[in-house]
Amino acid sequence: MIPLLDDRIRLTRGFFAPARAAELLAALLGDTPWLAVRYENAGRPQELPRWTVNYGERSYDYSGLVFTPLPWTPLLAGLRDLAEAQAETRFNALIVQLYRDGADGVNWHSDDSPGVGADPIIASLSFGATRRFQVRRKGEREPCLELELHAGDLLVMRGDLQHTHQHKVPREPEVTAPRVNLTFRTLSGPAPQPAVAHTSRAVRWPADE
Ligand SMILES: O=C(O)CCC(=O)C(=O)O
Repeated sequence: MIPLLDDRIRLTRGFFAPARAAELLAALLGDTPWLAVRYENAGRPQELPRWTVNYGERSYDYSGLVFTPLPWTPLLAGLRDLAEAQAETRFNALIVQLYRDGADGVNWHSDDSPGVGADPIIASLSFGATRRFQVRRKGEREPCLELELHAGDLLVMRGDLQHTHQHKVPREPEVTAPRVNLTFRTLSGPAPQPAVAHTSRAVRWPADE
């Protein structure tokens, strides 16, 4: 395990061996009932630049978009148990995201919506294509940390990271293969109220459009 940013990030390379990581990628790609999320931003239709599905016991909200979770599958509950043992906490929510290729990404943000609590522990598992993961201090432009996340890696964000820093998976046009990321969280408090309406379209991988 590699501690980074004063132990606000703990990176475990090869948490899953390459063969197991490849099996998990195939299962997650094929078996996940993916959603392409459409919403309006300042009256203009937008689509999230990745596919996403929520699982677990709690609704999650992301920038005002509220997602209803599906029940744990045996595979995902097994991965949750492994992530819990490594992160030394219990998780009740999971976001599964598919970056179809390097045109997909997630912009600078902190995982600081009220439901995650004061100093959330978030465990992130990566499968498929290697992608860059950047971290910057809030209020600054440039990243203070840049990593490559490989298939099978486990990254745990902890402590006050979500208060002090933002993170991002930048677009990388040269990447042609898909990447699946799982983030396990512990949500509590009242159910979030949707602030942004969305229409989500059920989609299957491989995409046929
Ligand atoms: O895909 C990743 O590695 C990061 C996902 C992320 O930023 C998030 O779920 O908040």
